[in-house]
Amino acid sequence: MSHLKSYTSRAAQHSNPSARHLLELMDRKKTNLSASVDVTTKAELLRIADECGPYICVLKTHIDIISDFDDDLVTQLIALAEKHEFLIFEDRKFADIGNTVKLQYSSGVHKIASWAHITNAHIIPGEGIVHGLAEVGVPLNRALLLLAEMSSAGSLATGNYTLTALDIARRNRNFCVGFIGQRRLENGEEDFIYMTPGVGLVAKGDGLGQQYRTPRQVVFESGCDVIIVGRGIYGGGNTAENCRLYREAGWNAYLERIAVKPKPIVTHILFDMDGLLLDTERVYSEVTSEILARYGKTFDWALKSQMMGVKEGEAAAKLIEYCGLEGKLTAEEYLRERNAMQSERFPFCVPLPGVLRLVKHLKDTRIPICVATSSHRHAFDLKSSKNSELFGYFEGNITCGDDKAVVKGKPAPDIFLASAKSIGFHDADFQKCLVFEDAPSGVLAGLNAGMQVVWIPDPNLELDPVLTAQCAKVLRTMEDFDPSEFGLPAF
Ligand code: 6AU
Repeated sequence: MSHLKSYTSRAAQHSNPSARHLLELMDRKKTNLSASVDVTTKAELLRIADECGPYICVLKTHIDIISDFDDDLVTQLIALAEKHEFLIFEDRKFADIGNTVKLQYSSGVHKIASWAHITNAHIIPGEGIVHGLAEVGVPLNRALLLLAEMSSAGSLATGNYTLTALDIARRNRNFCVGFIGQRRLENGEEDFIYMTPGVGLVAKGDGLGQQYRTPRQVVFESGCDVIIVGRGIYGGGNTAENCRLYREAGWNAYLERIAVKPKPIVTHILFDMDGLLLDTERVYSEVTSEILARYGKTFDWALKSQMMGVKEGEAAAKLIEYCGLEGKLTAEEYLRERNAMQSERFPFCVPLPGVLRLVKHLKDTRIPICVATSSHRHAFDLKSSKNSELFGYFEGNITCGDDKAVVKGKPAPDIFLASAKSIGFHDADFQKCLVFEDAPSGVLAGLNAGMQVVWIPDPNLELDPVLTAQCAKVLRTMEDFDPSEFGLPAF
């Protein structure tokens, strides 16, 4: 994953000269700090830029708030950028049609393209804005950041809007080098630079909608590259000392991040259904307990854990043998009665905690997902009948135990191999598939398929330590799953 590498080693990924220069100078100067200097006079801007200079990789300006702007300010800013070796980022947030932004970028009083190494743009007008700016910026080796997300409360730049920014940047890589955003959007080896405002060591907000997170949250947890700090630097106390503190915090978070051992990146996700997505295991337990009670037997956890996630014929045979019911009840009779009772109760099963949030998030971020259930298709239909929101997210990607491709039931790997294939997984490295399971036999099936497994066992289940050790994670509920730990887009 690109963000687990050093800035220098990422530089080669970029064809854009400003992006390469930035990544190299960050490691050389040991800083991922950008000072955002929102002051209104030329003198103040130059003084703060000179004080911050030794500590920063990028100086961010809002040139249109300077009341005494003149060409000499530009000359002096360029001289400071050379003296301290930082890049200049004019935070212009272009937002008009291609032809207009082209003129706003190149002309007028400020002639931004002539001195700012980096600028940024909203994508609200569509891709034409990037093409317009590129006509001016590319010949000058300039770089563009797209506003994918904003730090302010109630921002509308979320969901599909944010993902569209990623798509536009992908199509304009020579100029769009990254984003203004709150978290890394892509995973894998693809490399964009993320600059993140809304950073504060102490303050949480400013009363006008700004929201602050710490440098560690931004760089280590959310995988962003440059922290943009404004009032935290120049808003009180000693400017140079504030810079030193922010630089240290941002840099330590980066060092912590690149020390992380990369895990195989997950690209496809497979979900068991019973007891994992839905609370169906409750129904199984109730019904089988009621049947066994007639024979003076109890349905204990030792038996239940052997039956969970196994094809139903095999599970029934296990039950008859375990309870010594041969001659009293056949597997077929048990199944007939059980299935009738279950059919009445299944439609009332509900998604388990954290399930809807994760499945929706994966759907929204376009990660291929599939249900891989040992249940037969008719049972799946019953269980899903009143859960259209949850199963709608899967868009028909459902592999059932009676599908042709599933020859052997769990713990054989068949169902996970078939289900991965059905959603376009053709890689040789099955570690890129992540299986969610609650049943030991399902966990084993996932491991047998060579996949990573997250085990969310029923709290009553006694955990086999060997199986536990082979799982990527053992969680209490799906609420505890953090997608970013598997290289997936963070919540
Ligand atoms: O640290 P502050 O709150 O004093 O300053 C944050 C700076 C301001 C904003 O205009 C800018 O970052 N900003 C941006 C940028 C850089 O595009 C986007 C955003 O979402 N939030 C934000 O504060 O100069």
